Amino acid sequence: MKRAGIAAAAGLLAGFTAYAPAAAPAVSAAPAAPARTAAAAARDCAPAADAHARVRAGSTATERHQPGTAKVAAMEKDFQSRIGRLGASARTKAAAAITVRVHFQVVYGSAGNVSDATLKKQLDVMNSAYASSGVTFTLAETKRTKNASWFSDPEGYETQMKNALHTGNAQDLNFYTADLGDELLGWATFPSEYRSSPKMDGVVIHYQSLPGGALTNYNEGDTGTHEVGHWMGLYHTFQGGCSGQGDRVSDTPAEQSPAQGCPTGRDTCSSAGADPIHNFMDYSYDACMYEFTPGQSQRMRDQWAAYRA
Ligand SMILES: [Ca+2]
Ligand SMILES: [Ca+2]
Ligand SMILES: [Zn+2]
Repeated sequence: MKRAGIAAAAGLLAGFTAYAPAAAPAVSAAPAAPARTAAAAARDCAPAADAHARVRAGSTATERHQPGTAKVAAMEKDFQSRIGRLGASARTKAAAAITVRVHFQVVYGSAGNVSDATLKKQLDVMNSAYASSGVTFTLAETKRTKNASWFSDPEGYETQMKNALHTGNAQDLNFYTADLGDELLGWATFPSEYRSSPKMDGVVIHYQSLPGGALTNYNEGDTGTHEVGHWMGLYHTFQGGCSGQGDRVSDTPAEQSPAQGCPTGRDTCSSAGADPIHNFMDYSYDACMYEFTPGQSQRMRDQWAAYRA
């Protein structure tokens, strides 16, 4: 269990490994644990993980670059300090319209050389999802790299791969596609990490999660939408669980743990509002997630002004 091992080694997801199935669902298998069962189990486990990768239902996977509570607190302190220093006019100007240059980094081996048509669909999905937030994605380039090791183990080779391929500056989205295995759908870096680790900036996405891919329930391109949300500075809607400041966005109701499937009416925190299961920053099925809130849009623009403008 390579990924469970990663989680244990990092001291993360203790609650998750306690309830998750011992065996990972195969890509070609039927959907993983029934959503209601998984959700019920999640309510019983420790506070939600702080992962900023997206995983499949029932997965034990976790990912790199996770912000724990202490790291989130430090990130928010820096963010508020930067926003405060920017001043109103600079902040307004910087956030007036955001155009993101997309560099598709197609890493492939014996499979995974996804078509230009599929990448275009992925771009369209993101432009649709972010339209109400005032964010536009334009295609800068598509770079195709044949490397069987990077393709089949992008976690293990992340640093090597990104050091070799990363292109552009803070406003360039490096969108890597590779085979992330049977559990993990994608992961991302945050805007605040750009300054110290510019080469690592970007998102890594399971190539089978692109529109029309083989990952049932996760093949409409919303893993890309979700991971880019992190890249724009958003946390999960379940960040921090029911207590504290959660995802630092006031119009997303607090949520104890990730939603899986599409559990309509799910309400895991006593604070006002049902769980935001339709939000792109939850873990619901692609067909279930379709919105960013005005508060998230504002946070993305503020994060852009603070770290990417
Ligand atoms: Ca919230
Ligand atoms: Ca509630
Ligand atoms: Zn995530």
